[in-house]
Amino acid sequence: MSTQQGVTASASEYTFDDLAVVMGTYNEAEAIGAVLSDIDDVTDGRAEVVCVDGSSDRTPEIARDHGATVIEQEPQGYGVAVREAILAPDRSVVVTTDCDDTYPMERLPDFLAEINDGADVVSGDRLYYGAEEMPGINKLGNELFALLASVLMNKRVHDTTTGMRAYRREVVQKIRWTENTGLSAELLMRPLMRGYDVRERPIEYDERKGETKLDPFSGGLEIAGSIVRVALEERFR
Ligand SMILES: Nc1nc2c(ncn2[C@@H]2O[C@H](COP(=O)(O)OP(=O)(O)OP(=O)(O)O)[C@@H](O)[C@H]2O)c(=O)[nH]1
Ligand SMILES: [Mg+2]
Repeated sequence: MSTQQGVTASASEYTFDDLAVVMGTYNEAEAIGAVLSDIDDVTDGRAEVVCVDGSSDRTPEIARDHGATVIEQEPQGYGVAVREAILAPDRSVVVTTDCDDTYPMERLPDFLAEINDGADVVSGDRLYYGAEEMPGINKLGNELFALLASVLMNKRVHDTTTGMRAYRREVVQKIRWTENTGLSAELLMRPLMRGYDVRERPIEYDERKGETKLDPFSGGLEIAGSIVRVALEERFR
């Protein structure tokens, strides 16, 4: 637990010094500068930033210029990159985001506050405010994924594939997780089905900068498969 300038944080309170913001980055030169500047501004430069990078463009240089830790990795999909990113930092609270300037980094203090309030996982729900900027096919898919997961878990969830989520580190260390494109759904469902304090919170969602890295059809099928597999594994664990 850390101490802020002149103010001793109470024993159970995490600060930005306990926070890591992590992401997979794959040819995001158009967006990464804005994303990392936002994180720096909001956290006063105190959050550790980790980018697991498979780019062939200037993304990793821009990341290093912003003081981020860059881990190079051959592109193998979203989940392979984000797994390495989540497990890399030695900080008590880990927040994931996409590197496409879609997620509201100004909400980092709220996510940290929820963890300090006792949450184990805080998940940004993009659909609550309507997700106007999300392509229609993605929105429909995300609504169906949430329905499918809700039915299989017998617990209502609203956005299983969100990229913005905060985790207590011990939660992601204790649970065995296996999915690639479906990693986000998996890391909502497994903690929820094991009784952890998982909270969805509404977030705004912006238009993507740069090109998408996900094929909505093959990616969507993979995610649906992950949801079914994870739900069955957890139910019969
Ligand atoms: N290192 C690495 N990063 C990846 C890979 N695939 C995706 N990413 C990153 O993971 C994040 C999520 O990918 P997106 O393309 O935004 O996928 P999405 O959010 O489902 O789709 P959009 O609607 O286009 O935002 C982005 O920051 C990507 O750069 C990969 O194979 N390797
Ligand atoms: Mg994205």
